Amino acid sequence: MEEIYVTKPHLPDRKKFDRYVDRIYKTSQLTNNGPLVQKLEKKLCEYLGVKNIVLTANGTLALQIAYKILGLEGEVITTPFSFVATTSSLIWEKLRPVFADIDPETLDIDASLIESKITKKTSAILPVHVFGNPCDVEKIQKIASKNDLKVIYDAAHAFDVKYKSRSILKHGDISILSFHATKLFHTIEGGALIINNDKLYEKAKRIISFGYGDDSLIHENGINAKMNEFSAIMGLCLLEDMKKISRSRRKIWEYYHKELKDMVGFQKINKNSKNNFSYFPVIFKNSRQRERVHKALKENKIFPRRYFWPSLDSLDYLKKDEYLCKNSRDISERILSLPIYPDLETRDQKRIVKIIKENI
Ligand code: T4K
Repeated sequence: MEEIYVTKPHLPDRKKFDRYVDRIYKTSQLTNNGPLVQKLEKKLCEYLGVKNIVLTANGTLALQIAYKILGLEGEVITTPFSFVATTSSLIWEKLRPVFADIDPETLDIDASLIESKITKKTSAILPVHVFGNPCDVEKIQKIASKNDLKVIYDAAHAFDVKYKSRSILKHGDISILSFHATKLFHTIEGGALIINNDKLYEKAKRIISFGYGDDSLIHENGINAKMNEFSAIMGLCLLEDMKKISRSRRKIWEYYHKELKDMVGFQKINKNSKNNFSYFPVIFKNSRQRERVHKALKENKIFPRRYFWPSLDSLDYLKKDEYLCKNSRDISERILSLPIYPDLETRDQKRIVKIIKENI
């Protein structure tokens, strides 16, 4: 029996990939804002329907750069239910995460809890569109405008998600994407900043490249967060496959949903949006049930992931119990992300469902 993981990165047609590699062999341009990175930025703007994109080496650096260019300081209100990078990037930049608990149905930050967390030190709100499910963007913007706070959306999972028929990435001051190999759309490692304000966009372009401007002068303190040309090739090839990728993911998603709907809970998807089928999280009745099913799957060489566990308010390197978020802690004990990727064979998916049904 072959191992089945939570995901298997999509690899494009080899010939297509090689044709781009041939171009690199001719020009020897491997990185530093090369033609393929520029081409991918342009294509992604069109595909996603956004004005400005800055490609980065990964999603974590995109977050850190967002904090820098917005001049954040002090405290940032965020969600404890996310991948560790959402919180660790704040701490890395000497910002203090202040957690507001999640809505146990949408799994996104509970916007009604944000205001009570605002102090004189708060500079921003950092919500996550968890598994691509749009947050309550209108309410969050209202709170931010009233209290003069910046909003950065960690949209690592929200590739091609629309909200009220427009890209979800248009909300907030900045949104970031992750193009890690495990993502719906990937560039091996990679990420992006989506910035509505043109001045900030220009600043981000300089900051990812040591602070250099187009005039080769150093305008400010920067870092190296550039995407390389080989990553851009992967992105250019995958972009052409997105329709096919989405179609097969939808099929897998629908089968799980049909088979499991009477025995597990699902994330409640924002009614103004559509799922992008990037993950298939299931919520069990209690942690014992989750553990039982997880163990049975592992015994059969099937490896779902506990996205997201632990709840970030319980991280050892934060002061324990200071930010007890009951909903997030409860959900993180009961949730499991099932394997979902285009190459998942129907017979394997049937086996996964059968094991869950037998062990629940
Ligand atoms: N914000 C949010 C909300 C995020 O979810 C993430 C990343 C970030 C920010 C930061 O973005 P990046 O800096 O990463 O761009 C994975 C990813 O490493 C991480 O990117 C992602 N979120 C997170 C949700 O998942 P792990 O620890 O689950 O990865 P790993 O290596 O265990 O991969 C899962 C499975 O995928 C493996 O069991 C096998 C398969 N796999 C993985 C890789 C890397 C492959 O078949 N091939 C591969 O190359 O974190």
